[in-house]
Amino acid sequence: MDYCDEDVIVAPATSPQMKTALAIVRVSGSGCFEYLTHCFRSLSGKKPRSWKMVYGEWLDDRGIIDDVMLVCYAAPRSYTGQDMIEITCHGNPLFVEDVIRSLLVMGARRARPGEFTMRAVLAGKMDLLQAEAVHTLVEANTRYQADVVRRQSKGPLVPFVGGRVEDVLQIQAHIEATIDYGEEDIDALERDHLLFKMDTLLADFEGLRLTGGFAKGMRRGFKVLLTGAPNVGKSTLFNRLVQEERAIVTSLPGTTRDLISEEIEIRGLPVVLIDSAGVRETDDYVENLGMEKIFKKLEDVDLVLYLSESGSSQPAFDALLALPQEKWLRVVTKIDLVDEDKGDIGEIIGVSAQSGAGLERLEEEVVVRLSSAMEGQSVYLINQRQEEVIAQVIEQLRAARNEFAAGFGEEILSAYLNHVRRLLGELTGETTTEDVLDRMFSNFCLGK
Ligand SMILES: Nc1nc2c(ncn2[C@@H]2O[C@H](COP(=O)(O)OP(=O)(O)OP(=O)(O)O)[C@@H](O)[C@H]2O)c(=O)[nH]1
Ligand SMILES: [Mg+2]
Repeated sequence: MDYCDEDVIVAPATSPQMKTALAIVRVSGSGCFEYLTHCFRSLSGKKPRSWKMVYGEWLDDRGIIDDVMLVCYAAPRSYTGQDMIEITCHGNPLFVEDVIRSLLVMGARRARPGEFTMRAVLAGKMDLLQAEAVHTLVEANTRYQADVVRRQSKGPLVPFVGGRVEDVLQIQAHIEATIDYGEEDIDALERDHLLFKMDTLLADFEGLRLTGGFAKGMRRGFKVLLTGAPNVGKSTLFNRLVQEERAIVTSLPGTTRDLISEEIEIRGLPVVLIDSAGVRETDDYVENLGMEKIFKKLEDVDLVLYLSESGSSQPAFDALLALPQEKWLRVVTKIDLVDEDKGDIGEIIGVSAQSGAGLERLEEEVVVRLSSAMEGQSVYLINQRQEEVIAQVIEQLRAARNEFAAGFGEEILSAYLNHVRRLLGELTGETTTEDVLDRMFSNFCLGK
């Protein structure tokens, strides 16, 4: 894509499909104010001035299209840094399209998705990370996600990355200085010091990468699987949490055969809750198929709730035990059949899907587990592009560290570290390639 930003672009900033009370059309580019002499007639006697709203009629060659309010923003005090107009007309898609068409006749062209924000980035109005935050904010599905992104949009990642680039430079300077002084080798103490610095950097980036997993959960929903022996109450708890009689419940073990999923929200986190067949040794062909599905699913869920009935001592199955400790949680069910106050057993949460006892605590724990990557983190990744760049940074840094630990290949080490700095520049947009811009802005919505 050719990102020429000389021409005037136009797009609806509100939904172009829906009939609403009002709609906004956005225009950006040098020369756009001249269009107003043909398309706009003030009804208040005042001429359009920067940052002032004026009332008037919008016209095309056939006559009046609509009554509008408009605001001009003279460069550079606008979102894109260019001359901009925001026209508020009545929210009928027909008027919106007529207003846009009249601007096309004047010489504007339709904006591509994200083109306004891209111009803002090119004009230095915001960095690439802030632009991504704008996009994610518009796309946010829950309040929680919007809050996380808003904190990110204030830009804490830029100074974080800047600090790490400085660290990499220091490591490189240190190594080069030693070589320049003609020393054969770096002494043991210095070697340890540099290894420590690289390990610290690696740990910082690993922590950051984990927050990317959280961002993915926020975008797609965190997958939470209910599993356990037959009849322990998985489907009953599932129905209770989705607030609907979605899964069949009977007193017969082996009722659920397939995976059933529903999207819910738990304290602001989007969750894809999955009910499944009970796990047991059986000759039943269909039940075994259901269990195969569970074992496969275990690999890509964010959290597993392992349910067992109060009073039973059902051991967890092998595939579950193979998972990292933090990925699964034991839950005891049907505590209404025992003393509800003694429902929790240490770390194990006791619930009754029938009476509702323990459900608050369960939700709380689920949220703690799902958001653990964010604990103590002041910087976070918010999309896949950022996650991919950080994964590459970690790969290069680890290669550099291992190279350094194994011996001393100064040139190779330097090449790895230069690559790390290049990648970090790409992350913040300091060294943006057209490819990165293309990928990023093509996901934006029109008019943003
Ligand atoms: N008293 C009591 N009974 C419950 C509770 N939860 C489930 N039950 C009962 O336990 C039986 C099995 O419940 P289900 O939800 O079908 O259990 P399941 O784990 O989905 O069973 P399968 O699909 O066969 O693996 C039903 O008779 C439920 O009414 C509970 O909290 N308290
Ligand atoms: Mg069931």
